[in-house]
Amino acid sequence: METISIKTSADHSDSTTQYDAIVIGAGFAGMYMLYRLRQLGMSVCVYERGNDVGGTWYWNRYPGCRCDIESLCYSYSFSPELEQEWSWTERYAAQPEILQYAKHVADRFDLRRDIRFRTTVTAAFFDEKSNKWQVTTSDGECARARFLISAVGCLSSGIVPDIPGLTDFKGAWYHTGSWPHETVDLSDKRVGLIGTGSTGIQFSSEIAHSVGHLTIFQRTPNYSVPLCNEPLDKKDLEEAKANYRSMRALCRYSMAGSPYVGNKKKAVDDTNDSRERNFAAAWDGAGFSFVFCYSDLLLDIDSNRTAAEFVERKIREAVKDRAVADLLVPQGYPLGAKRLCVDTGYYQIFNRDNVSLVDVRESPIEYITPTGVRTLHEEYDLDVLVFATGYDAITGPLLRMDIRGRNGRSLRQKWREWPQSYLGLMMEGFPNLLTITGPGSPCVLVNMIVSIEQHVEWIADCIAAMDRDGKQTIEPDAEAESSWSNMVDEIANSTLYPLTDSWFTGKNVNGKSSRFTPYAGGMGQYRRICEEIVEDGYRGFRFDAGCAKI
Ligand code: NA7
Repeated sequence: METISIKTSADHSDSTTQYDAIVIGAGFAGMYMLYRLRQLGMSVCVYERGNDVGGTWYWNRYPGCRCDIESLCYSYSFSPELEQEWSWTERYAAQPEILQYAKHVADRFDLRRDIRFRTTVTAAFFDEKSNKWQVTTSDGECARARFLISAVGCLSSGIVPDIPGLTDFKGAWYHTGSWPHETVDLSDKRVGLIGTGSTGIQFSSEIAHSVGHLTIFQRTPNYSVPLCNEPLDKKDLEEAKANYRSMRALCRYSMAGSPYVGNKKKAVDDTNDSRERNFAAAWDGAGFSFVFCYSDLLLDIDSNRTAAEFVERKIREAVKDRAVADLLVPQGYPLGAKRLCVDTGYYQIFNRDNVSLVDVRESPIEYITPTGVRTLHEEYDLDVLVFATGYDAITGPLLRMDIRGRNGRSLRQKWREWPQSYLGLMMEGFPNLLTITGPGSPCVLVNMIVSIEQHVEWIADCIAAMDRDGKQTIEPDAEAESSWSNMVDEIANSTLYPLTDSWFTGKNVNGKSSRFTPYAGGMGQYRRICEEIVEDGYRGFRFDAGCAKI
């Protein structure tokens, strides 16, 4: 048996370029993965569909796009120097600033020289003879590597609903997830918006003041709480920079990857007055962490109802027109079961004369005409139509590629019923394919950067251990994969998340198998499990010293 030696630069010895690792995607996950693989002395190629780094923050350029996790913890922790030199300007950074940060990281660590931009990976298959992945790209190129690492992101496969007539629409139309790079002038335009999730809420709050008229087509009202954004001044930054290490340590072992220490108390056990005060304080400053202001809001339907009723009162206080407020109050599902939205003045825009709300559950969109949208009861003339209609989340970006493991079996086939994985990191039958923030990991339920860093570090340590021990491949056991997937399911079923359709369950995509996909046990617990598995000799994985002939 021969084990392959690690090369420090790409090998072009046959017509197919050989690397030690291929990474797909140059967002925050792909950039950090590249950085860590280089530290191991590996030759790496990162393929990126976009023209630059940034991933989500490269594509989502729509007005109002902003992160609802605090900037100071929605940032890399791996470089204390980077932490000290970068100064965030707002508590919650807007998209341009986050993209600037991503570009700064790429420059500072000289990442771009190993990234192939404007290149989409279309297919990848595992060649069992050589124990290599062969990757095909949109420009017809092939490359091979020992490791294939997906950093494609969880929310990068946008959905435009199949509404008849869209191709005949004479105005401009956009999906928020692939917003144009040039400025889109919406001033004085009649804008139609379909979708009222986090994106639609951010977009409409931002543009309502400057457009001619905004018509919001709402199918399901969402729960939204105030973001409470504010500038970060010199003192805030000095304090944050002095305390980065302790803050990061808190994030790593917390429930949601944030330093916010949630209330241990249960809402049902509190008195009405105390609960009201607690909700009011969270409303006035917690942002997304509103959902953690009691320990049981996502676990106990009665507790959840107390929070939902509080938000309902806030909506009714904010919106003057009773009938509009009725439409905006979510009904029939728990607060937070669809991801909680966070806004800046959303409910208030409905008091404006130039904003109207159309209930498309009561009067569904029938088709798009050359000049607007036709619902069951009415026609709306529009100059611009914006789809904030979400994503084929978590598995969608992986399944856009034709990925084939042992015996030519495709990932699509494997995941037809259920996207099973071990730790959200690897799939049985797909050796040396690693998925950063894959299905079955905490991914979208926690601060994505904390989640990404944990996965990248786990993967880098695993590869280093394999090289130390002369192992060529790693693959999870079927049993480990299935018991992990069952546990993900059980944990989800102990929460309120599965009580509604959402992109968490895949029910927002026609024909997609419906399962609650992320691991809901929290970031800290997940990290501990990953650590224990390593301490236990990578329990549930099997390694092969394999043949490594090219
Ligand atoms: P979401 O949260 O999936 O929201 C999509 C919205 O689009 C939601 O309100 C949907 O209503 C609506 N939608 C989808 N298809 C249609 C059709 N055909 N007609 C009317 N309305 C429709 O996506 P976002 O981009 O807002 O947010 C995704 C995540 O990104 C967010 O949670 C953050 O983590 C960042 P529905 O609820 O299905 O009735």
